[in-house]
Amino acid sequence: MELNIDRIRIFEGDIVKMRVDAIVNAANNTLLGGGGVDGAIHRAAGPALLEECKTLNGCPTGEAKITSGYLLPSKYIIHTVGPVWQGGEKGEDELLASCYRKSLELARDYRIKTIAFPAISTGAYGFPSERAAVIAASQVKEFLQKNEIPETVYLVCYNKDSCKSIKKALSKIL
Ligand code: AR6
Repeated sequence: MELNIDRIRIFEGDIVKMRVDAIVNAANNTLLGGGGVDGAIHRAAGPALLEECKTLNGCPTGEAKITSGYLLPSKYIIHTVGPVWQGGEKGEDELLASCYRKSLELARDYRIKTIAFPAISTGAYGFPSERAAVIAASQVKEFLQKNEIPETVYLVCYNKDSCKSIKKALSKIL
């Protein structure tokens, strides 16, 4: 399938404010909340999110699980656990790619038309931002070429470095 480049977009700003069908959370293995984007999502969604997360029994690195969005504008939250950067020789690239693929598969299965991803693993988990952006952009492109749903994927950047990286990665692959 030919990829309409309109289907991959960059959004600069706070993911919890986005009016999309689902936002992705860069969570940890417990799925019980944390700092960074995870903390922001739990604060904005309200305490009922934690109650649902407690029933999920955590999530392995590279996998994804879905919950309701509660008080967020989005109907769903897809929680995925990125790898902690350990120098790049411990399968980090493949685990990060898997986060994007598994999240997109869940989105397709739930008929989610619009979804937004933060720059998974590039904050507390220390994954280099340019390398992560290339993986994000290429996984999204590959998935959208094979699937009609989701219709639109937003790659969200929250700091200058991350915006620069994602713009560069997208300009290379589109
Ligand atoms: N909207 C969009 N992006 C954001 C927001 C926001 N509100 N807040 C932060 N970012 P991080 P990780 C960006 O650390 O590296 C948590 O404690 C941020 O600038 O949130 O996967 C979890 O519980 C960065 O580019 O996630 C885990 O323990 C990106 O989101 C651990 O951190 C990811 O940064 C996960 O670490």
